Amino acid sequence: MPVRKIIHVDCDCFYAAVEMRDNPALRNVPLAIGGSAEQRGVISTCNYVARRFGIHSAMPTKWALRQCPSLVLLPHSFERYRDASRRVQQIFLSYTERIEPLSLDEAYLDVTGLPHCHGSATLMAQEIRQRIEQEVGITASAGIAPNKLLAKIASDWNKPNGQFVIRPEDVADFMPGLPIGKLWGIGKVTAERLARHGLHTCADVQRLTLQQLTLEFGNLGASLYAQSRGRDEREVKQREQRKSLSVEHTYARDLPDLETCLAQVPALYADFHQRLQRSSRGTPPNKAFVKIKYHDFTQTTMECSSREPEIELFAELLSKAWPRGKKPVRLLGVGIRFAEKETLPVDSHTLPLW
Ligand code: TTP
Ligand code: MG
Repeated sequence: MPVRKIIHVDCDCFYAAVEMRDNPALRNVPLAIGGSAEQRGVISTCNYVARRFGIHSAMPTKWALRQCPSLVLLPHSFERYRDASRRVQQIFLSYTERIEPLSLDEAYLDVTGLPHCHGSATLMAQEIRQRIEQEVGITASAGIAPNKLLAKIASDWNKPNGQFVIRPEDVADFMPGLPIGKLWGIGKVTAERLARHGLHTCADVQRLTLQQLTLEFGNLGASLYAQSRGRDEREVKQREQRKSLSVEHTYARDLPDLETCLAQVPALYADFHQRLQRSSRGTPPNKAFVKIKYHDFTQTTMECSSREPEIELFAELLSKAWPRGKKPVRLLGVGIRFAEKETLPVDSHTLPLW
């Protein structure tokens, strides 16, 4: 596998950051977002002032208030968190579509071969964080590394509002001191089990052979062998981008001629337009099309280039397509297709720059 450049971005105290942005008076007080103590709520997150009192995510609110009586507790405003999340995603999208979101505030970006910042992933991370701060009003931390495992560990290294780079040549020195609990898929229970075998850090794991590890721990052993050396080949899995968006309708009675077909276009278009507005796809379409299924189940589609398909365009396409069959129609559809975004070739000249 060629060397990759992965950035992991994680916003700092995300829900609390959005609340502090919208009410700066909250910046210097211990602040938590979560359910109320009376309703046995738990803390979702808290700002870094509150963290100094030992408050953390998943802590019962009742305990948190006991530990820090001056804690300001706010209920969730998911709409504002989702909006901030969408704006952060838009910033990522201006660099690459190779994005794997992990939650509202966290994502992996594969920036291998991108032309921005002369190919330096470090500078790209810097720029992305700056833009998040300027355009969304919250801060984020980033990790830059040759794989997802290391990028995620790195984004935690200089949190909050910081970043950390692990270059391929740093990996061998970086790994030994790392506690096993930082590895992917090693939760508290597994870490405790490994500790009972004398395995605390990656150095402890590195002393064992692959055979010893798999004999003792099966698949987990093989994963530990690779991970303790900083190896991880998991790809950045981008969410499937829709390639088209359309609506179609099958009529209870066949539409006998072109005129009755055309009379259906406004309703179809209204449906289509509503779906388009709900769609998450940010890029404009490059084609519009109509689909006709005649009463005998033969069908035809006609399309043309268009970046802003309006109702008249669909009517025009329909008028041109219908005469191909000149038969009563049982189904009509209208839609658009999105351009495939070309993936940039990996430019080996940009790789040495981190
Ligand atoms: P995290 O990124 O884990 O935490 P965070 O952004 O609040 O803080 P950090 O600076 O350490 O990254 O989670 C993102 C959001 O997800 C967080 O703001 C609130 C929510 N969340 C919960 O609702 N419950 C939880 O247990 C955790 C961990 C997070
Ligand atoms: Mg976060």
